[in-house]
Amino acid sequence: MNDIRDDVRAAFHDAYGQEASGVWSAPGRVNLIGEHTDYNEGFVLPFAINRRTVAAVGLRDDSTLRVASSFADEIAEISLAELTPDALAGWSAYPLGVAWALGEHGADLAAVPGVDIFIDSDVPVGAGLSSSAAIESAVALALNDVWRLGLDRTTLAKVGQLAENKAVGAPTGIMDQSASLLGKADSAVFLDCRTLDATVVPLGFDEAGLALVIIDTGVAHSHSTGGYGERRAACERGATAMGVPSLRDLSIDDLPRAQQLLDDVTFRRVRHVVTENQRVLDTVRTLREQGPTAIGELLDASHASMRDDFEISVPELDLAVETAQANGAIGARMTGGGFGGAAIALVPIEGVSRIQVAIDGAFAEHSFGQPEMFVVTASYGATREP
Ligand code: GAF
Repeated sequence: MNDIRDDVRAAFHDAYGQEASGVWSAPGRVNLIGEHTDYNEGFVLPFAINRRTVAAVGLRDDSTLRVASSFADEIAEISLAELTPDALAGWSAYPLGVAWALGEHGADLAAVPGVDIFIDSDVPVGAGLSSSAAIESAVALALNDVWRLGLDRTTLAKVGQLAENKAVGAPTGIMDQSASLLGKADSAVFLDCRTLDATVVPLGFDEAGLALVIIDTGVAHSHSTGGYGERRAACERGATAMGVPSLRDLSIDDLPRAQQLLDDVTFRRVRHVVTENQRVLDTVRTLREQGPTAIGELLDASHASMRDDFEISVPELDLAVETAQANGAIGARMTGGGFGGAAIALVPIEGVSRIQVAIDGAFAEHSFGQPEMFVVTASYGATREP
């Protein structure tokens, strides 16, 4: 089989005229539940998916970094000495931002050798499946190995997040890189974003006869602009007004006081985060005690909260969720940062095509662009490929 790992080795050779010294890969992720809770030091439950970014890397004998990819024509080049977030732009800010961020986490960039990197990926871009975190995690793991830095995976997740925050300019949390680096087959990563304690939670979809369908609406979104940062700022305002370090420190019992103290919009932003944290905890408990067929209502409630309180859904996402719910899904919700991207539906395996046909029909009826739909499975985290 001509696998993406063989393709990337060949492409590395074409671009740089020599063999790569190794190939590393990292998956995209889907978030099962726990949205906009990570930067509020709350709980998330994402899983790594069976779509990966692959990075072939070769050491150089100077201090130049070069990155090429299957999705851009040019080879970006910079010397290690010039590496700052301001010097980076475009797609190469993801891999080169990681090299810079490793320096912020202790790598001596004056002492390590330059590298050539070639990146390929089958993680859909713009679908809310963390194609960017997959690049960051693959490159972070690769450079950690070839530069012999010895950083652990939690630190590598922070490296990826720092690259995203400073080099790319998106004020995102730690969830996506953590899922990509810590994922395990058939399991979700239950992450406490305050302590960064991660627990593997078996999903059991297969055994329960369920499939997780991604419905990519094709509505473009970006976390570097607008809505994402505004929501984050509203959460910080809410926490300050409530006198707590972060919204993680509030529970459902605090909501009546929050409603008295905060304006309506800030209150609803706060209510989403507080109730979503509780839903993550409830989902983990339900998965363990009753299995995945029992988590549907929690998924549905999460979507309603994002639509009505956090206001980050769009009509296409609402239609995908409602149509899935009306056509036999156990539960459905938008996933990721919102304002576009994808919804997920947890569906009995034999009902997958019925739901796909129904969603296609509903989108056509509303004159929305045709969505992309596919099943994902929970896969392994970032690794050095054989
Ligand atoms: C995006 C961000 F990158 C994550 O950190 C997280 O905040 C998510 O949106 C919303 O839950 O994926």
